[in-house]
Amino acid sequence: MRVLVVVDVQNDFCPGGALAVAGGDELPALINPIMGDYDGVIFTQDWHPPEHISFADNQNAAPFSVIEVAYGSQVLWPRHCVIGSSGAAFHPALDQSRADLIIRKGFRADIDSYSAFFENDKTTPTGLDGYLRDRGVTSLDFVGLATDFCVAWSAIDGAKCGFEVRLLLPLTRAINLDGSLDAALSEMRKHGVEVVA
Ligand code: VGL
Ligand code: ZN
Repeated sequence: MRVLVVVDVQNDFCPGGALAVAGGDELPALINPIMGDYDGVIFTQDWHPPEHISFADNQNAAPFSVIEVAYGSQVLWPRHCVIGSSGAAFHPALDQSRADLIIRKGFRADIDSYSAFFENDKTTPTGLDGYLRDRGVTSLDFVGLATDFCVAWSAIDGAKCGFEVRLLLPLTRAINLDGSLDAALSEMRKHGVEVVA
């Protein structure tokens, strides 16, 4: 059982959005045609309350600076993917009809969640591991945004949870903050994620 996990293909991560990733808007046309090749398709959706810990303006700090919080370091981001906003909606060209499950993450004010499996404290589960196990899923292919944050953290946690994991690199786009793309690629490989170029 092989499932496609489409990470955070949302307006705020596409050009014109609050935390735009270059080329993010190219992904729907690349991802839609492969959805039918899988036994299931799962979307993730970054979904933050207005008072979220990761928003730079809530911390009176500059976007892309790093602070220490209860669970470790946290990059501060421009306000993005606020619950119910148009920025949090999926890119309109993404075919939502094939999504079996939409997993929302980052909905607790005091903790960020890059990974689709565990929040940034690395212990609070989202429930995705159990869902996949119950469905008998063994393999996961990851695509979406951003390669070096939510896609990488999700892929690594998927591997840690025991799934056979691939990253379809051409179907992702990266933020690339201070070499974060190279770091994420080597971290994924270290954890047994197959990076398909
Ligand atoms: C993401 C930063 C903040 C992502 C989400 O989807 O990669 N990055 N929130
Ligand atoms: Zn976020």
